[in-house]
Amino acid sequence: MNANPNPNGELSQIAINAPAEFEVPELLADHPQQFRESMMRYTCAIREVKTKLEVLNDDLSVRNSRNPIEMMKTRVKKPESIIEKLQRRGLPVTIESMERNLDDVAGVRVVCSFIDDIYDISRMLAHQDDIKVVAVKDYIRSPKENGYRSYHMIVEIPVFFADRKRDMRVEVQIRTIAMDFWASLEHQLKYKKQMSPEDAQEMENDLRECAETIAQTDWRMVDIRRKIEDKGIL
Ligand code: 0O2
Repeated sequence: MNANPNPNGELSQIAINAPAEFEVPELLADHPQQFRESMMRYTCAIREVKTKLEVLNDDLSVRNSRNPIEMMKTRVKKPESIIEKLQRRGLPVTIESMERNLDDVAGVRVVCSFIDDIYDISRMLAHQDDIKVVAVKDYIRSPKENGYRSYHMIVEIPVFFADRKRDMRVEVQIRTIAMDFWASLEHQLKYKKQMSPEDAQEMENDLRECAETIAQTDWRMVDIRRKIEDKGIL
């Protein structure tokens, strides 16, 4: 068997990035190495899910001549957010507790062009036989009280490490460009709370109205795209 796949007779090279350094929070500092290993595992799980989504995007782009995924953002939850969430839920602040109880330490945010792309992508991901869907929150069909819309899935994926296979949980948030725009601004404005209760209420109402307008616009954009597709232009 030819062990060298490169026709020029050279070994092909793959650049491998050094693993990221993870800051160990004081409250979880009893086992710094265990914390870093745990964060490394979440980072690897993110990479696996991201690759699956990139493959779906590539396949659908070739079939339909357009990208359903506009962009993706990934993150490992910040140590202070991990601690805050464990404390808020009255859970022990330990690495075991984090791994057992928190499903969103690893997160992938997928920003789609059109609202129907969200359901196509989520269905295709859910149907892959190495993916287990642990939970779904459809904040598009049932928006939050403040107007927040997005499709959230907790998925479990097997990741093969040096000594064992682990089933890792990753939160996947899928939303349109418009929903992402709304969520980013709402997140920023939420922290500018030095305003009177009346002004705060007015801001909440305005944001809810904007979310409604955005939702209507998202569906109108789908109508426009479908009309163009029917005419065979796209
Ligand atoms: P991070 O680490 O900053 O991303 P929780 O509310 O967290 O106790 P749960 O079930 O984890 O409970 O929450 P859920 O409803 O699944 O939503 C979690 C994530 O969705 C949030 O992450 C946000 O990224 C996003 N999200 C949910 N609601 C809103 C909202 O009203 N506005 C905006 N802008 N984003 C929202 P975290 O928790 O902020 O963590």
